[in-house]
Amino acid sequence: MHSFPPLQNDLLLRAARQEPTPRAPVWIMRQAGRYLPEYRAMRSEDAFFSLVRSPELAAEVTLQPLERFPLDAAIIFSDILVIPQAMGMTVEMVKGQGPVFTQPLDAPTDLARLQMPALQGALDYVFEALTLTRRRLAGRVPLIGFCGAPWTLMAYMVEGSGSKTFSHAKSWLYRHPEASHALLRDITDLLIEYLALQIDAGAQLVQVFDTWAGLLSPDSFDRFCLPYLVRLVDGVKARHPDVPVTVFARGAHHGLEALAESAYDVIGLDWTIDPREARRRVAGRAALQGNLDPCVLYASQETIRSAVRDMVQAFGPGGHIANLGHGMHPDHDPVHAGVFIEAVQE
Ligand code: 1CP
Repeated sequence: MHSFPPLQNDLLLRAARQEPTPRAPVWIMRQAGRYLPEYRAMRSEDAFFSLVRSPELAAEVTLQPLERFPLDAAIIFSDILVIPQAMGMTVEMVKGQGPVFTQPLDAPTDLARLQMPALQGALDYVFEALTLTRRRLAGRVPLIGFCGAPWTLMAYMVEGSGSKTFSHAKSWLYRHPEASHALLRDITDLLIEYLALQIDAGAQLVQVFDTWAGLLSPDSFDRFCLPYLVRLVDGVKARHPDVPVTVFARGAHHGLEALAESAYDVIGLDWTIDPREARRRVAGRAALQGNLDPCVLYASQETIRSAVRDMVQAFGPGGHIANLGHGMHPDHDPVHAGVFIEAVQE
């Protein structure tokens, strides 16, 4: 195992464990990305997945927002789609369109194309980026690792790209439930190993992004999402009981109680739920993360400050990690991200 310098700012980890903190820690989903001119400059030199596959460049991009802002955490620069890539699928980042799979899974017979690779080996570039970034952070703030949730990854693998409805992926759940479960099980097994190896490499908290959980009915969520989210966190906790794990199941409000019951330490909220209602329903069983509407960052600095005050008050003290309710948009003004961060810390 690696040895790293001690943490100087552990607000994130304390809030995740619901220990008292003098203020809420703050970081932003997609805090490294296209809204930063320094990121766009690097992107003009290299393709997206070349940045991701270079530990040196990935570490540099990870640290870019920390050079600008007094953030309380770093999140490793990578993508959820490295798992489908490791399973043998080809994904390209197409300008103006996002990720595109050259050969999505069309029918259950296509599952035979997938591999169950040894991730130590296949995704060494992620683990090396984590170790390098953790060294460079030198204990300044904790480093977050992440993965996509089983359902969200399946959604991309079947649909082949982003989509408003993911209707092809959802049709699998109704037409091919057995094959869907087989795929979700395999993805989950890989993700357990993936997050455990990220922690071995230096991640101090890990987050599971279930960006498309909200597309499912409560019944489909209970069958195809929740059991795999639970299996994932239980598998990670069996290897690393002391490392906090966050789940962000966007739009799946109906699942809040079930997620609170599970072993997740932190539940990420999107902006469509009132923090007071979430607190009531979670009832102290998990810390909460979120949840300012990212579009508030288009408003004046005054409006941002007042919205942040309202949000911090609505969550109340302790067990809150301030964040947006989803990621930064490419056309956001970095100055306004800074105002959001300062307003939380005031
Ligand atoms: O052109 C570019 O430079 C690509 C833009 C970009 C970036 C900066 C993509 C493509 N991915 C990323 C980085 C990324 N992706 C991070 C970095 C850490 C951070 O600063 O937060 C993370 C955590 C992700 C995770 C991710 N990728 C998610 C889950 C989180 C979310 O935002 O919902 C999803 C759904 C993806 C897929 C993906 N990768 C990239 C895009 C544009 C998308 C979404 C595609 C779609 O619209 O469906």
